[in-house]
Amino acid sequence: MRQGVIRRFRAWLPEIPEGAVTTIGEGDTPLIEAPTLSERVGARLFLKFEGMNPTASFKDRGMTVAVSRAVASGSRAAVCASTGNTAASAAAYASRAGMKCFVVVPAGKIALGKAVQVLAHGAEIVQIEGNFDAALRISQEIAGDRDDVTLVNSVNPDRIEGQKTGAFEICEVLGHPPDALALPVGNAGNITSYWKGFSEWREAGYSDSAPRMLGFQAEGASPLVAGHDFENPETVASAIRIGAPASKEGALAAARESGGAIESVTDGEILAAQDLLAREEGVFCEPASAAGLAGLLKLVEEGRGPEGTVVSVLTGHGLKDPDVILSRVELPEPVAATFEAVAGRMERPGP
Ligand code: AN7
Repeated sequence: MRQGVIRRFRAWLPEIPEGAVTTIGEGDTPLIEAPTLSERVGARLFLKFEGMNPTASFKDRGMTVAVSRAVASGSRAAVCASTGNTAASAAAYASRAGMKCFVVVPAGKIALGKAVQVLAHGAEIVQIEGNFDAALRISQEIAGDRDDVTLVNSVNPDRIEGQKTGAFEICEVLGHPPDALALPVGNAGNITSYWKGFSEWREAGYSDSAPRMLGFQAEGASPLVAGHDFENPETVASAIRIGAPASKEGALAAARESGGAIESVTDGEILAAQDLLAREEGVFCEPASAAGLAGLLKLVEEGRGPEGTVVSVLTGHGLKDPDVILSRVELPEPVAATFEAVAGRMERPGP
């Protein structure tokens, strides 16, 4: 049985009374070896497929802790800003806890699957005529204004605590920390969490090394690379369309202390990496999640690729964002229900 990250890693997490634990069996996601892409990257590459969490993204690791602690504190509602995945996760965990949930999102800018999840769980969705950064400001004000409403964005430290468990799982499965970890960076909570996890693992004496942290932003939303906030961030990877990352300091510290880096990749590189993962390894992730591999391939091309064991965190499932695939590949027209028609279609050269 999946016990969830709180029961599995309790000693590493803030105190949560047993009666408040709100879990849907998150964590324990597969670490998948990627032999074909390993050749391209020139290192032993593993994919940490966070799309296998209950709401199909890594957000569930932090949400179980944030919502459980909100329950313990007597909170009656959760609020969050979101590019989609935080909203889907908050909606699910709030439902589980019997709590109300409000999500504030940029109008028309969250992927279809994520919007559908929020609606399915019955959360209140407020679309604003503004971007994620505005939504986060407003959500923080609302939580500050109302005692019984908890903010469940990653500025809530409970989210960071829960998400660090991904690092523990990687160390346990490999038997040691990887040499490098590649992941997308949006609001910068996850890179902060992973670095906290690997650092605590080393401090506890389970290893004497920690991976280089390689974070990748989409070029049109790359404030940490440019050194200034982006007022109008733009990228096909809607999950990381963020211009003023809340955990900026944590991300920069992770890169600096680990000997890593935060760099950017283009939308074209992101979509190409998403295709490679799906077509060469059979792993379908959403565009933002492919930014890690896109970044690794870019480093390799420039002769700066990491060596040894490398883990790329695939933060969300590809089914979250069907439109991005349908805009590139169409379903073919139907043919007659005959052997000849079907065989004829199969003999055609591929695209
Ligand atoms: C698939 O849901 O910010 O750097 O509001 O959904 O920790 O922000 C999502 C972010 C990477 C970036 N991959 O992580 C939200 C939200 C996926 C994501 C990120 C997100 P952070």
